[in-house]
Formats: sequence, structure tokens, C-alpha cells
Amino acid sequence: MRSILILNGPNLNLLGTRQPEVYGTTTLSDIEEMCRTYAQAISVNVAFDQSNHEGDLVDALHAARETKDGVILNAGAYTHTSVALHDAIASIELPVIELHLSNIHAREAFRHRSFLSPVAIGLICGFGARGYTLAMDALVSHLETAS
Ligand code: CA2
Repeated sequence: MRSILILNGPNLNLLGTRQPEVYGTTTLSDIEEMCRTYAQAISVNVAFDQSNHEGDLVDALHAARETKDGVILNAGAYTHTSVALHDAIASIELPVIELHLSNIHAREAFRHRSFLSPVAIGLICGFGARGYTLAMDALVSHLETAS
């Protein structure tokens, strides 16, 4: 069975508690439950994690190299700043899908630049929590095509 990591970055632990007009009312725990239920339906193993710390996200990507077939990454604001995450994705040689709840291109100009898109296999943004299951489908389909 395929194993995937869904990794979430800074402030996403606050989902559902602040700025519902931007990020909705679904909490990260709700999203985790949704992903676990969907993983059973499509027969994949899923690990779900969140950190507010850039280095911890780098470590999680390195660890995924040994145990996972691919990664879905919502790196939050580090998307727009982190050369370290860019380099980690480039180094692990696993397919990584960049994910955002909001449409980053319809928001402030500083969110239009992503350091991760050039090393991700693709980008899903603007579909809210549903983006997570869309990304799971996209990753599994990519893995099936690649094998
Ligand atoms: O749309 C996304 O998923 C983002 O990755 C979310 C990040 C933002 O910096 C990116 O540009 C786009 C922010 C996550 C912060 O989430 C909060 C949730 C509730 C209250 C405050 C922040």
C-alpha cells in the first residue's frame, strides 16, 4: 500500500479559530479526520503532521524520504520565504504537491511568489479543505502513472 505524508506549516494549527472569512471554519483536526477517512477509501497509508518551525518541517521531509512515497505540503507562510524548504524538497527525490487552502494568486502580492512551486510536481490552491483530498487523488494518480 502507498504511504503518503501530509505536512502542514506555521499557524495552520489555528485553522477554524481565527479569520474564518479567509480560511473557513474547518479545524486542522477536522481536515486530518477527513484525510484519514479518505485514505481508507482509496487504500493509502497517511501520516498527518504540523509544525510552526521551519527546521522541523525540513526534518519531516528528510524523514519522509525513507518511509513515504510522496508528500502533500501546505508550508503556510514559509512557502513565500523558505529556500531551506525548496532545497529539502529538491533533495528528497519524492513527489511533493504544494497545497494551499486559499488562492494565493488572488491575495497580497507577497503571496504570489512561491519558493516551492519550482520543485513541486504540482500546485493545488483555492479549494479550501477540499484541496487536501484533491491533492491525495493527484498524488496517488501520479504515483500510479510513475510506477
Ligand atoms: O492558503 C493557505 O493554505 C496558506 O498556506 C495559509 C498560510 C498563508 O501564509 C499562505 O500564504 C497560504 C497561513 C496559514 C495561517 O492560518 C491561519 C488560520 C487561522 C488564523 C490565522 C492564520
